[in-house]
Amino acid sequence: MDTKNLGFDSKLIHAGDFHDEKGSAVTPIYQTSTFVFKNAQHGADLFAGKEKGYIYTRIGNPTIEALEDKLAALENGYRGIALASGMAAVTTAYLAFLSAGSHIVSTGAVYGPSRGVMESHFAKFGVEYTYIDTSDLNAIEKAIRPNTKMLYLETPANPTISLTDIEEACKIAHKHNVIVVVDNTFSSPYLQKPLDFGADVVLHSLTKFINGHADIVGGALIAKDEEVYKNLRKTMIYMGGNMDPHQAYLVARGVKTLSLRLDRAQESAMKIAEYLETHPKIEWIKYPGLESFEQHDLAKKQMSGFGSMMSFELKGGHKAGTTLMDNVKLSTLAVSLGGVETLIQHPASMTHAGVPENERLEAGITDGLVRYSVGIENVEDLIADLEQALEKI
Ligand code: LCS
Repeated sequence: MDTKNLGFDSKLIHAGDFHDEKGSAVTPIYQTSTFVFKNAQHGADLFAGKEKGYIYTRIGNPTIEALEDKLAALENGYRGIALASGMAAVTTAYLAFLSAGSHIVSTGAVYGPSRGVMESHFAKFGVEYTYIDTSDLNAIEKAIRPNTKMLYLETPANPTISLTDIEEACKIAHKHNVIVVVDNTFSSPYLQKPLDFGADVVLHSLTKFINGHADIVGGALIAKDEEVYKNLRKTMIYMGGNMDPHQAYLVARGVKTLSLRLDRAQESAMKIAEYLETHPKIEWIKYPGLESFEQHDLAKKQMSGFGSMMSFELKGGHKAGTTLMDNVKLSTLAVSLGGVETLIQHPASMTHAGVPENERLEAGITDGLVRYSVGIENVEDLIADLEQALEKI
C-alpha cells in the first residue's frame, strides 16, 4: 500500500505490510533460509540484479523487507536495513564508512558498547576516535580533522539524557564532508526524525521503544539516499548481522502501538519527573520535559514529545542508588529500556561498566546516576512504588 501521504499512525499500521496470495491479513513469516529459482536463468538474473526477487535470507527476505520498508517510512528515509541487534547496526555503520587512518567524532555519553567496540576493536584496525560532549557545537567543529569521516550522535544520550542539536551539528559536519549517523533509540521516529534535520543515517536498537515489549533484540539502519543505503546493505550482507524473519515479525507487530505506548509513557514520565524534582532525597533529575532541564528549548525544537527516559542522582550517591534499586517492587531492576514495563538500572555498574572510570565521569555518568525507563503501568502505582523505596534511604 502506498502510505506516503498518510499520517504517522496510519504508517505504523500499514507501511511495508502486504497480504500474500493466500489472503493473509498480516504480513506472513517467511521462515526460510533460501528461495527457489524458477530455472537456471532466473537464478542468474537475480544474482545479476536484472530481476527483483529473493535469493537467500541474509541478503533479503519478504518478512524482513516489510519491516525495513515500515521503518524507512516512519523515519522519512530512502530505505531501511534490519539487523540482529542494535550493536550489529552500530558495527555495520562503522564498518561501512570508516577505514584505517580515518577518524570518528562521537558523543561521549553514548551507549557503553558503541564506544567500547570503537576503542577496543576498530582502533586495532587503525581507526582514530574522539569522544566529546556533542551538545557543545563548538566542540564538534574543533574535533573535526582532515581525516574525519563520521560524526556519530546519540540524542538523547544514554544515560545522561543530554541532547545534541541535530540540525546544527549536521551543518558543521557536512561543511567538512563528514557523514552524520544519529542513534535515535531513545526517541524513536514518533518523537524525533533525524533525517528531516539533515542526518545521513538513523540507527536504532529496535529492542527498545520500537519493539516495545522486551521480548526480542534487534537493530536497524535507515539511509537518507540510495548511495548511503547501498554501502550499508553491502556491509550488512558481508558482515552477516541480518535479522531473522521471526524476529522481524515480532518487531513489526510491536511497533504498531508505538505512538499509543509512548503517549501514555511520556505522560506518566512527566508526572514522575515533577514528583522526583521536588523530592528532598533527589540531588538532581534530568528529563527533557522539565522547565529546569537545561536543554528544554532544544527538546522542544527537535522532539515532538519528551519521551519516557530520565536519569537522576540521589543525595547519598551510589549507596542511596543501590538502596532505591533494591527496594522498588513495581519498577523492574533490569537493563534495557523502552518497553511497556518500567525499568530501573545503575549505568556505572551495569550498562556503562565497560567505560573507563575517568571517561565515564567526564561524560557525565556519575557513580550515583540512576536511569529510569517509564512504562505504561498506572502512574499512581509507579509513584507509590518510588515513594516507598525512597523512604528506605
Ligand atoms: N544504542 C542505544 C542508545 C542503546 O541503548 C543500545 C542498547 C544499543 C544501541 C545497542 O542495542 P542492542 O544491541 O542491545 O539491541 N542499550 C541497552 C541499555 O541501555 N541497556 O541494555 C541495553
